Amino acid sequence: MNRRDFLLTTGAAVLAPYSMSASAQQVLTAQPVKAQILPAGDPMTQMLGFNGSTPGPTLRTKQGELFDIRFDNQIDQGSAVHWHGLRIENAMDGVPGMTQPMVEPGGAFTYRFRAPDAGTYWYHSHNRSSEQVARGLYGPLIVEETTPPDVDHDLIVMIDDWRLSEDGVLFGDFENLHDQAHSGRLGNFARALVEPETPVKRGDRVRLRLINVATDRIFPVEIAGIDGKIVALDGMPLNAPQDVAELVLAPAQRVDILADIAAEDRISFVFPTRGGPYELGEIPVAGENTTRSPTPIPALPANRTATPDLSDPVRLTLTMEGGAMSQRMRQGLMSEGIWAFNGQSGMTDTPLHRFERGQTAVIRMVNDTRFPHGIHLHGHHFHELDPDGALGALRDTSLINPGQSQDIACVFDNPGKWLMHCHMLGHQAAGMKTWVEVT
Ligand SMILES: [Cu+2]
Repeated sequence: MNRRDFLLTTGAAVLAPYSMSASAQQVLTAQPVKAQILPAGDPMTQMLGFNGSTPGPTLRTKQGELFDIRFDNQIDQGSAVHWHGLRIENAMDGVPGMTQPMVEPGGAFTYRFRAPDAGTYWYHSHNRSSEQVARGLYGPLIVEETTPPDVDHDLIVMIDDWRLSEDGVLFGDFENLHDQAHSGRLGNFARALVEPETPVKRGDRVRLRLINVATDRIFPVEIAGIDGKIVALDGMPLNAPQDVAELVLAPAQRVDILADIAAEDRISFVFPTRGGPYELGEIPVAGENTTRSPTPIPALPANRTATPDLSDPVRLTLTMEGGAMSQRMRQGLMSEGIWAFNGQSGMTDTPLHRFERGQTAVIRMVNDTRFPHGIHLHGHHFHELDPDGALGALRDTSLINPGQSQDIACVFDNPGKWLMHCHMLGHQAAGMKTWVEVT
């Protein structure tokens, strides 16, 4: 393997984010930062970040409590902050031109909301996001349960990739058409950033909050050294904990794991690639916890969500089209946008559908392309439906592989205008987006 294609990480990598607790108003400032993306000793990278670091600070709030944060834009482009996965009021969703005005350079915007759902979320720029997220404008957002599960450590594991030169310079060309028509902008260097950076003991019980913050890359992840279960997907608790097997995170997806530390020296996060296993990062294990007696992994308390009424739902189809090797490209429709939903590339004046508040819809998402897509709906969670039509897990982002389709059931109960787009941000930039309205 080429060292620069597959640089190995030697420790749990941290870019020094810090925590802020939610009580009085906080400030989140987007600004240029220098970050140690490559291993320590290699050159630093000029990035964008929040409050001096990328990823930005870990934001924590308690379920149902007022979250009050002023976003200051100190970069040289317009921006706004989207609180990914939070079912909050439309005006706080952070989509410039749709839910709020653009926050121009030097400008500010105050976000105030109560997060209804406990779980693992994240925040990121939602303007020119294929560029601004790639340049570092994102961070974790944790909504704490009223009664959190009993763990010794609560650890956030952000998985990202970057496209860097030998000397640590982030490549530009964020609108590269070849990338957009294929799998998006894939980095040549990837890491799992663990926050906080702290050793754990064998026998500790930990909560791992995995977040794929990459703009375009799907990460399969193998975790060695733990004995645990998946307890939540995209922030939403599973009815029953599931075995940790074949973890795959599309961009923006999250997985919560409760686990007991089985390893004596380290927990490792490995990205299996065609070129071999690629080490994303690790958490050192030192010493032994002898006081904790083994108990089964509990389910997390459910968040309050409406149950879809499947007796007579609105039925829609959303067909993904376009990209390299597609009919759409052969027909020369690239100038109208590389990617499309139902033949339409980019935003339209009228929504894909207008829902009456509380209506259940079953949407068949059909991937008629040669590439996987991770489709994200703003302001709502939806159930993925099993092949037999039963309600599966709640998600806010669903991964659909080429040639596959996935039915989702959603209760559209949050009023407003909501984006629905591919979270491969290069695909979104090249037209794979639409919107719905709930009135
Ligand atoms: Cu896509």
